[in-house]
Amino acid sequence: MLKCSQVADDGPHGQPTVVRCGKGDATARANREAARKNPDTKEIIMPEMAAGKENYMPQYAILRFAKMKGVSGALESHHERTKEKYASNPDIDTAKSKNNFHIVKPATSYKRESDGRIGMAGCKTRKDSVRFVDTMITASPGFFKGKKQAEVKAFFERATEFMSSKVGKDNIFTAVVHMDEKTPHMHLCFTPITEDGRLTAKEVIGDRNRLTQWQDDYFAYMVKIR
Ligand SMILES: [Mn+2]
Repeated sequence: MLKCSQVADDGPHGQPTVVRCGKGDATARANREAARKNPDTKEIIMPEMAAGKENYMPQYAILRFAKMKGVSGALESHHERTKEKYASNPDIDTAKSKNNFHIVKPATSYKRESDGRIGMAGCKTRKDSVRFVDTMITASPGFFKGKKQAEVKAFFERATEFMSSKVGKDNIFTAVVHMDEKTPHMHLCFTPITEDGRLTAKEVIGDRNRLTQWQDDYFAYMVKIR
């Protein structure tokens, strides 16, 4: 059924590689072990696996954060596809860009979106404050194989719900799903403002240990829609 391969799919933006293979194979076991140790990945238990089938396809839910101290034009231009051509990124198939969609559409520029929220909340800021967090959400390529657009949408809507529950719905100013790169993925940006109006990515995202907790919570939330 599934062939084991050491050649892994490179996901969007250098996400950890995920290898699809049969269950009993040594390489498969080694790869799954490596994936388990990588805090950026979690396995999604699929019905095939639960049924004890030999050659199930391991799947991973992937969530990554990048703390941003200012708005980069390149980041916004990538996320929102504001350029006509993306010569620097050969992974973008512009013929498919029409399939990209927003779950949260920014009303204005990222800078205005984040500055506006920080100003409204009356947050104290420093020169080196993290002003927004860029989140990349996806799953291993196999997870999306054969899924209809509506199912892909449901997956990312649920991921957005998860992020809302963790960081506050009003802090999220964009959530855009890219269907024109190798694997469907979502870029979601939010201001790390606490309920009592403090701008602190350190508290909202936390340290390395908290990242593991984030992964566990995300996995637990997402697995319910399988
Ligand atoms: Mn992208």
